Amino acid sequence: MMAETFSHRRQEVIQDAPMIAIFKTRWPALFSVHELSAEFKRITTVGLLQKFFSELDAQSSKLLKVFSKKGGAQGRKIKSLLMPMTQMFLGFFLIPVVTSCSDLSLPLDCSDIYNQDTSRPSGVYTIYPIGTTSAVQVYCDMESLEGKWTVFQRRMDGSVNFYRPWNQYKFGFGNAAGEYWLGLENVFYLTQRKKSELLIDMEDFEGNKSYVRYTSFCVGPESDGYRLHLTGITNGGAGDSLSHISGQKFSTFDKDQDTWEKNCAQTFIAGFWFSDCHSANPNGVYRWGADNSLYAIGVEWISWKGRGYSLKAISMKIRPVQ
Ligand SMILES: [Ca+2]
Repeated sequence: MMAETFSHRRQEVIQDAPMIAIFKTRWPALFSVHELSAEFKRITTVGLLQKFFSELDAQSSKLLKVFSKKGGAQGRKIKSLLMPMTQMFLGFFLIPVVTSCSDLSLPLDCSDIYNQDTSRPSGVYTIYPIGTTSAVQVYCDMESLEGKWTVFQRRMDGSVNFYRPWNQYKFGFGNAAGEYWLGLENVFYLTQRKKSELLIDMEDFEGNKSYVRYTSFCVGPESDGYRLHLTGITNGGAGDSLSHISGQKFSTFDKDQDTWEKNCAQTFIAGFWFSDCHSANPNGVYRWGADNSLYAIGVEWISWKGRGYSLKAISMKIRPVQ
């Protein structure tokens, strides 16, 4: 059978000369970079790619055997055709496969970025919390308490409006170089994949700074309201204004999941984990310091500055437990 196949193929090539026409008929996409790219997009699974490659390889080997015996100009022509084809495969098929493998080392968070190069300074980096297609910019704090912190919430100058609906808190908003919210979906994935601790640091308008640190922090799935789980505390001067809302779901003005009869997010103009309602309101209205004219709507952390003081800066950040 095999001999018949060789014979048939040789007959086919000889009868249908020029041989280039045979190759164009059998593998037309190989003769145009544009068509080849299109063909590669069409072949979306490694299984199909391997099958396609094996088929071409098998056919090429057979033809090479037939024509290498034949020698002469015809044989050299076939060889000169097959070599570029092999190179094209390396360029357009194998390299994308190799690249997709190297994607596995994309940084999940700022601790991965730090581990790739421990000399990297604090700043904006791209991380991939949910996989290769989830690139998102984030501010990495490489200094506080030995660094590696992935910042998921940051207030610093009042430039971004934090009174936003559920979907904005789910997917994130703002600017990683300034004020932003990374998004509950990202925080959920980050804290599910790595056991995490939480650091919250803050600053008032007089230049005083403080922080509080929680040894365990995680956020549940959206199906459970992005419920907060928080334990353990190290007081860096700010005091604990957050532990009492551990176990609560996240709330926005358009998705009230608090335990109050009214709507905490709407009343205190923020999106956050509320019970009935808060001792800390990091996503509240940026009010530039002390202001008692409206109750509890500012960027407050009452165990440090009391009610009616809206902080200059506050940021919430996580890193894997070391
Ligand atoms: Ca309510």
